[in-house]
Amino acid sequence: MSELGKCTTTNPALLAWVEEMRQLCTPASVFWCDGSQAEYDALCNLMVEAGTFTRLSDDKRPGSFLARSHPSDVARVEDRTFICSRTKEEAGPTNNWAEPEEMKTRLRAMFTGSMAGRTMYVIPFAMGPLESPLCKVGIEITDSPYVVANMRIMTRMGQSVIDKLGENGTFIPCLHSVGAPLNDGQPDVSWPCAPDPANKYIVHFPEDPSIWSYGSGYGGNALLGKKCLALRIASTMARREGWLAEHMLILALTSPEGKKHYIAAAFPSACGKTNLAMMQPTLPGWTVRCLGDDIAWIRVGEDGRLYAMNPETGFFGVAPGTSRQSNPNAMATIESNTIFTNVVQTPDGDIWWEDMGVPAPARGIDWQGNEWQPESGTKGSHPNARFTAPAAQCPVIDPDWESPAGVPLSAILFGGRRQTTIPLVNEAFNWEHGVFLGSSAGSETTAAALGKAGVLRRDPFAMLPFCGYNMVDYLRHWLSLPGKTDRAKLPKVFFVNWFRKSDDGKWLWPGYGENSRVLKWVCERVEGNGKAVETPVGFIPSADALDMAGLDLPAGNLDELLSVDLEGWRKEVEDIVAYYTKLGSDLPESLTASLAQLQQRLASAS
Ligand code: SAT
Ligand code: MN
Repeated sequence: MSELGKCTTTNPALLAWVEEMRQLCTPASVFWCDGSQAEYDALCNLMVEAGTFTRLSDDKRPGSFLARSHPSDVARVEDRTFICSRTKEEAGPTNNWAEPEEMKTRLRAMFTGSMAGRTMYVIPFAMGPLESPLCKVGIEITDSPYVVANMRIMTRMGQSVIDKLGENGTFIPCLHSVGAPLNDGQPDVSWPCAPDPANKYIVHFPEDPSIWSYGSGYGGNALLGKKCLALRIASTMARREGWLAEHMLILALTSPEGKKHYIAAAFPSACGKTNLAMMQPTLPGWTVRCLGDDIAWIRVGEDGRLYAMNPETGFFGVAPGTSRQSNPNAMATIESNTIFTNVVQTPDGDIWWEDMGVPAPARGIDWQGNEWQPESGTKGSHPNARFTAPAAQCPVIDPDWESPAGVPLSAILFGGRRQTTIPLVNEAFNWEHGVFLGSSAGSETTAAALGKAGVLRRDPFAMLPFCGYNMVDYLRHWLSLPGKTDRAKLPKVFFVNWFRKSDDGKWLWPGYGENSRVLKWVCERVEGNGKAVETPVGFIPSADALDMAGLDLPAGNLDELLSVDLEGWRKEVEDIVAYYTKLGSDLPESLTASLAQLQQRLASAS
């Protein structure tokens, strides 16, 4: 790779920081990434030689690779994630906080010599189109070639970013090490990391701003442009500068008459954002186009509407459950040039996962590298196994997905996984009620973070793990929007739940492409003509409001999906009261008022 690694800068701040980190981490060499295809190919070859990557068959999955992580390093580590603002108060009641200087002292000790025997890669990257007013430049220093390859798919990376930075441009320093220095002659392993969870640190310093990540090579822990920069750090910048950094997909829905609406939707990790973002509508004549599946940066445009932009360039999607049935466009996106992590390797040089919609191979190699057969009784792929694929490969990518200005939003959806109580769709009475719905969102936990799955937790705006400052101030920031623009121009707010189950444990709603029926109603409401009934919890579609043509739902399901379960809602309110109490006494008056009004409406509905 001698002719590679020659990306050059004259930016003195960047040169000085890289030199300082080289002295701290003492790598064997330094490699400046230019983001080229040749560089990507060379790094992939290097990882194949090292055993980190398995090249998939050129007939089956051209340009694609499989990686298997260490079993301790399979998901985000929320209890090892810190927001080190000046005061604990600024980090708020929902974040882990540590005093910034103390944390830096601890981190400096950990990073000392941490890259010994490894190459230190310097990754210039941008979140957002380079010409966008919101574009942010980061420099990730990492000792993981896996991170470099993933960052090239997920961000705009390399020489173009160095050029944008120029002589005096500023950047967000993002330091990452897998935390596994190599002694002289010590052989490497295929997935180096710091296996003890107590040695993993995902740390944000919003005042710098800077990011330090140690000990993990997986997903949001290590691809620092994503959750760390584009959500936690960006949310603090957004608050200061008057915009929003959100855990939201962006899609465009076009009616048979050609009317196009852009919709953003916030659901927690592994709750179907990727599936909704590129959905194949079952309603004839309707089309969905995808602009992003995970993050939206939103600002007030010159015309007073909210404009959303996807700062990423790839999808880091959950593999298990992705199939031709659940998400045909994702299946097409990942046909080539994709990195798969923690899925089954098949004997014919391809990959497989649970609920892929095709028969399991008679035998294969599971995510832990062991011989595996469907009869083994264990899962072949990890529940948080992922694909990393270029957004440009999505067959339904929207032509405006890289528009520097973003796209104007007609509606915002919140949602989560809820087996009971929460109706299929519920429209907020107004903006403040919408913020209340977002603030009180609950969802059953998933494998996207280490910890027990299936436990109901409050996850305001699906931002609980991603808000870089005090959650109460975050909610206040959302409430400030009507003061920044004409209220009538704000998107309408809805709460959706595809995950309701009957008492005997069956799904009440088929989901996936059938969700187009709900999106159609959302557009009708935006245009002022969808039919709805006013209920204690919000506007719910009247019995005949959803277009059910061609869908044979078991009798009674729709009634249950669109009814208000008063008993369930009273319990829900109790839980929200308890959560609000945890958030503290400083909660905006508007939210406590919305909660009290909901209580009253439920009481008088009995
Ligand atoms: O944070 S990740 O990018 O690993 C995935 C997620 O939790 O959304
Ligand atoms: Mn996410």
